[in-house]
Amino acid sequence: MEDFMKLYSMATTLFLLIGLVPLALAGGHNYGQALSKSILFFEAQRSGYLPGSQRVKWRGNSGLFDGKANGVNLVGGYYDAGDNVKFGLPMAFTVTMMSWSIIEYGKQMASSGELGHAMDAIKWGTDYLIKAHPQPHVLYGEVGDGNTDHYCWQRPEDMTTSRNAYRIDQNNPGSDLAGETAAAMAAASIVFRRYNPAYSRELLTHAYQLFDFADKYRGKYDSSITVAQKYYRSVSGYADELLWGAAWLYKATNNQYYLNYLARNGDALGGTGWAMTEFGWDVKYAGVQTLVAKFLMGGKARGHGRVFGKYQEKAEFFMCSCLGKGSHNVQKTPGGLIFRQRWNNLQFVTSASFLLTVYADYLTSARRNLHCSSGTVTPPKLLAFAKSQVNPSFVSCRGGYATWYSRKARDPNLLTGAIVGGPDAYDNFADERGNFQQTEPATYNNAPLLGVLARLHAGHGGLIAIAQKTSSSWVANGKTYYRYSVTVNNKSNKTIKNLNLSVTKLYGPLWGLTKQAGGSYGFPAWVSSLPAGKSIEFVYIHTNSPAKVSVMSYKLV
Ligand SMILES: *[C@@H]1O[C@H](CO)[C@@H](O)[C@H](O)[C@H]1NC(C)=O
Ligand SMILES: *[C@@H]1O[C@H](CO)[C@@H](O)[C@H](O)[C@H]1NC(C)=O
Ligand SMILES: CC(=O)N[C@H]1CO[C@H](CO)[C@@H](O)[C@@H]1O
Repeated sequence: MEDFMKLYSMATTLFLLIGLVPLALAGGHNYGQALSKSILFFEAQRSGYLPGSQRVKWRGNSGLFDGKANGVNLVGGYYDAGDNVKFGLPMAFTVTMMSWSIIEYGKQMASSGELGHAMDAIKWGTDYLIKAHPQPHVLYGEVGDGNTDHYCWQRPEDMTTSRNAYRIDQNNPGSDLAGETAAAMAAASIVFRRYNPAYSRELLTHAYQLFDFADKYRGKYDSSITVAQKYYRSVSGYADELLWGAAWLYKATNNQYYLNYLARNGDALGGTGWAMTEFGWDVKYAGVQTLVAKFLMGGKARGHGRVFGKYQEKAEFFMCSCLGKGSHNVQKTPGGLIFRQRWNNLQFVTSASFLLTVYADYLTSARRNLHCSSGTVTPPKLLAFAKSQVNPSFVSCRGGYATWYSRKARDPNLLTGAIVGGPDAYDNFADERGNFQQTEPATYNNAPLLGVLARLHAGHGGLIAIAQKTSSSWVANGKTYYRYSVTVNNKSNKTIKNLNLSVTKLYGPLWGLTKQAGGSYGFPAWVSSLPAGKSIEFVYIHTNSPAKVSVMSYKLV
């Protein structure tokens, strides 16, 4: 990314948008609002044909011919940060981290009414990744290129720059890109397993093929897609992504092959050897080690306890060093923020906070503490540290036009919920468009934070309570039928509107809700809103155990 910076200081018309204002949070931190806004940010980064449900209205359709020159349809996906290039490696990492956030804290997101939005954000990424993977051993890893893109300072809707697409294949491999995309597809398949089983299976098929491609045809993707070198060079190589892909495939499938892969290749690919203090779109070791530690603590090591213990030691090295209790600790700003680099430091803060948060919960489940060289840390202490990282850093951003870049005037388009690069080593932060090292946002800054915010918000309790009970049962034709009655109670202070419920594993008729396009359920025709403290009831009949009812979204008015 250094060359990127040089390029910028030389050019006169530069890219970015961004000005920003700290989000004033009177009286404590509103994690629920922060969660909503960090998900909303992804809508502003959308490329392609926008759906009617698009909430960020100033963003229009863009990149509608992406891939056409190469004979493929690559419309969709995300602009990863401030420019109009679609970079595959950070996009896939973003999808993986959003998925991990839902896998761990989906329940908390549901109780905030944000699960649906978070799933839509993942699907916007995976729909694109599916298009980018048209054959088992072909994966498109970039659309557009930084040099021509950065020469202009345009909105994507007005883009006139090259939209050439770049790919990896058997002769031009890219194990890091394919491994990360396999991880993204596998992680997302877990998210959609219950709500959209066919889509989940499709994602898994891509994940299997991509992992196979990554493993059999080894190479660094930026040697094949050389235009990515200046922007997203895979400095750590592909060994970490191979382990990361295997870990996610194991988590998604319980297939012993991937567990054995992690055990067999732990030493050769560095999973047991690398002690890291950084986790991000390039270097995934700490993420792999955290996942493997979870397999081990969850009793899923299946005979690989010894080697998985080595992974876990390295995961704990990461945690201890973030906490300042290890043998080699990360740098902090005077205010206590993890500091790694001048350019876009917050990406490392959000991703580390995520690992610390999930690890605190893994330790709690295993009834364990974290043992660091300078003392023992309990899971609540770990979580408190993660919280300390999130509290000072949440900011909201505004976007702008070419001619606005050097103006002091306000930006016309609010990029609500974006997490910018963040302050320097001394907590200084200059809120200027030209200072893109500190003010540029990125999708991979936000993605890990979804989980952390959902986890922190959960402490405040859900606003919608769902209770199911069997109200009667009878036998007909040798089968036992059950009538289930479900109450949905508004526990908030406000009125609930636009309730969107998902009911899965339902094998019979349902009364008292309206089925909506896309298969979800809303209020029945005779209810338009649910006032504070009130309940509605619906019923269904089938022969099985209760259906799964979850809240996808709602509005409080
Ligand atoms: C309900 O939520 C799902 C998941 O976000 C979404 O796909 C669907 O469009 C929503 N339905 C309505 C009517 O808003
Ligand atoms: C309900 O409102 C009161 C004050 O109006 C506030 O103190 C309280 O925190 C609110 N509770 C919830 C769950 O929003
Ligand atoms: C059954 C139930 O949880 N009822 C709650 C509904 O919400 C109000 C507050 O608005 C509570 O007082 C009730 O206990």
